[in-house]
Amino acid sequence: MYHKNVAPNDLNAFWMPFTSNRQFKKSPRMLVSAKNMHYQTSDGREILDGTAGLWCVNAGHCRPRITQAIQAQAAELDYAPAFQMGHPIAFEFANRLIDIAPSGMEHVFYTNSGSESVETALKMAIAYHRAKGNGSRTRLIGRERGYHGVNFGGISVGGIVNNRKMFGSLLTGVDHLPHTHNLAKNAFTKGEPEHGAELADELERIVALHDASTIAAVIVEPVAGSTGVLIPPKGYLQRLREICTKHGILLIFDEVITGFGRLGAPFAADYFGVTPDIITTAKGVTNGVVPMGAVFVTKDIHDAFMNGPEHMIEFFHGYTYSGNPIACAAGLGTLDTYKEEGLLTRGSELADHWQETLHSLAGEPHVIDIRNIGLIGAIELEPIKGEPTKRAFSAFLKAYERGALIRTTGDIIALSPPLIITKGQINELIDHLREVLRMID
Ligand code: PXG
Ligand code: PLP
Repeated sequence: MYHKNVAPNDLNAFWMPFTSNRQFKKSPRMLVSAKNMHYQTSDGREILDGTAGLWCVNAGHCRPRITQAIQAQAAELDYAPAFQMGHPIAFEFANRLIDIAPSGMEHVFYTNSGSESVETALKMAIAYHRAKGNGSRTRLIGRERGYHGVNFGGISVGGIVNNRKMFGSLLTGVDHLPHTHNLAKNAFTKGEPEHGAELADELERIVALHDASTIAAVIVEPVAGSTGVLIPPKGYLQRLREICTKHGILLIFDEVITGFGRLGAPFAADYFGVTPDIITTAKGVTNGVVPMGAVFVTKDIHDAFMNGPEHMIEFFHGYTYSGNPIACAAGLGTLDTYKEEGLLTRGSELADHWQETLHSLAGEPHVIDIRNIGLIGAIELEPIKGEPTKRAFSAFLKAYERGALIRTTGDIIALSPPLIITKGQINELIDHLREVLRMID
């Protein structure tokens, strides 16, 4: 096997994504194998996975159904053209996805990542309005601190300054809602914060500025993940839905992180009881094992495209690998695993224990906020003066040395373990963090 060379002697060629390349290449952290809740490192240590890889390995690592499905599919039908040709497993998987998708979602468009799901959804929204005779509705509304992947549409509606500032003028015709983070009012809230639902009313201000007839869609993460876990204030998403409906604006939920059981319900739309018009997913759709994304849409959106001569392509969009057979096989193995083990709702059984254990870190050094929902947690640290991100990064390094994988963004530690985690492993993860917080400067 190619990966058996566990001590590569030249790390230079690979320009690593979202990585401090120079720091990493001086002291590499290599993961060489994985099983269930753990990684194994090249120096032979076990690492408890506190982040489900990058929020994607929801069923844990190297699960047999998924591995077997991929192996069998690779030997049966490796690739088939995705344009003007089909293969059965892509249709089977779409039906299985619609079975578990929030009610109202009736069609699936395949992509290869969250970033591509976002581009697809934004293009669908604009094209939908045009197909309905509302060609002036082209404007896209995102939110400050939002993360919607790294492609141009996604960083345009996104609201993370480092992901935007180097890349020129981005898409035009974009505006942003304010973010909902409010430490002064909501610090150390368990679950959904009390304060901030009225921030959704800012959409009315944006509508008043641009006029609803120019706005195609609002895109938000129901729970903002990448920016450091921002939980929506009580009633906020409901209000956003009402205002969108009132003005004929499509609501897109970016569920790349929240989809597939992360909140203890299959999707955030289920958890919050709010139905968007489009849902973007990726990550957990294949347990992270093969790159894939899926965009769910309502019948209304899909049907708006289904007109004109039948021999014509209805939507000029798609990827070489849309519905790739091996990705679909991985997806079916994933859905079987989720179903057999009840993983799409298992988070709800663990959420209380998770919440109480996580919040036991209140009062530890540097901690200025703790946030949680479902099986997501965040610990916000006071930044070192003049050296933002440094404190959290040393926590990350110390945790790795101790045997736990966590994720940091800015000075926030984010946690999102695989949904198979046990209560004992939750305790173990939080104990590691307690020790780490006591060790770092
Ligand atoms: N939308 C959302 C809401 C995401 O969280 C993407 C789109 C993009 O997905 P791809 O597959 O193109 O990366 C994401 C991805 C982190 C982290 O630790 C978060 C993501 C990816 C990598 C790391 O915060 N989110
Ligand atoms: N660039 C070139 C030159 C191509 O031919 C293609 C696809 O045919 C792409 C980019 C897009 O690749 P993908 O469909 O994998 O996104």
